[in-house]
Amino acid sequence: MMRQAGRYMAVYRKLAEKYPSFRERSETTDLIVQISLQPWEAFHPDGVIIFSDILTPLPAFGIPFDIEEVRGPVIQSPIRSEDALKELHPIDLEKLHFVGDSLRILRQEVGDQAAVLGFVGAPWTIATYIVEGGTTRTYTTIKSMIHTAPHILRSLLSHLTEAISEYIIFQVKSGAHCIQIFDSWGGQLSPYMWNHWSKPFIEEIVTVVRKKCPGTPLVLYINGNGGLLERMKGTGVDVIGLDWTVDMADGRRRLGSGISIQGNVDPAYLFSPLPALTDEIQRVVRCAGRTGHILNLGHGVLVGTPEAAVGHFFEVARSLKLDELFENYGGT
Ligand code: 1CP
Repeated sequence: MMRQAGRYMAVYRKLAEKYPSFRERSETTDLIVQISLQPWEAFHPDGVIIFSDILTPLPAFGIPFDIEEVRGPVIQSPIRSEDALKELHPIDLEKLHFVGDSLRILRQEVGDQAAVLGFVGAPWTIATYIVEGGTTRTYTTIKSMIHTAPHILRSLLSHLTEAISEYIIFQVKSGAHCIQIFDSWGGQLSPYMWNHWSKPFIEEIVTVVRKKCPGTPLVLYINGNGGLLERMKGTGVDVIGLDWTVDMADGRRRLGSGISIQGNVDPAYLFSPLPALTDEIQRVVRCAGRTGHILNLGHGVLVGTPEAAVGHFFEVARSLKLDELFENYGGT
């Protein structure tokens, strides 16, 4: 369960008061390990996500950033010109030693009790921040660049593809069992444009990573992916993450049984009465089918989510009796 926008755990908020800089919290090994283990200690899920951000590797290839409390990510010098491209350099993994160190420690801490999950942003999604200078609601600068300066955008995306591929391999070699690729803002493109400006770069990453880390499962998540499911499958990843706007049964039908799926309970259900949450978890599990499903939310845990509801989610998940759940189940 990803807490990206979450900040729902009191222990995390308390620690964030003591260490107010996001960059410090996410770039200091002791803090990364401590924060990563907070949900593990509270809920004992099957996977522990390293506390980091999709923007964390940026300074290691030439792009400084900050995360401000209200504005979110801020990139001081957005890349929109040939000249600005010159700031980019190959990724220096030594500058990301805290990620490698934290993954190694997390592997020791959770032993064989849980999978350690690494993650990266997809080139298109990271590029939205680098071009727009931060979070955007409209994506107008980067989308117009597709027409006004396609060669600059293509160079940027190629550079990101290389850096992210190396960064994934580094995470796996440091101990990550599985890598999720967040193309969170891929759903902002029309499917035709996603095929041109996101998919080829993800495909390239998958090809490069498969060669070096053939056994590592790759998960691809896109927010708003209803128009993209079949295209996502075409990237060659092992698991497709669904947001909650796609019915899980439709998702399974469209993707077939040969690929795994992840998701997709609406995070807002964690604000509902617990019996409603229980019913929804059971419905989603039934719709996904008996195998090849990683139960999860359809996006991250929302700010203000009651911790007890997150606890309930995991209790329900652990107590599911699949034989009973699938008995007499004929579909949606
Ligand atoms: O100080 C804070 O706590 C700020 C909130 C926060 C957190 C908790 C940010 C700023 N990043 C994170 C950690 C983070 N980021 C995780 C956590 C793993 C865990 O501990 O559970 C993950 C998986 C991310 C990934 C991430 N960062 C994504 C992809 C996932 C998604 O949301 O679709 C994206 C888009 C970001 C960018 C980002 N980082 C932070 C903010 C506020 C944003 C902006 C989101 C936006 O543009 O709307």
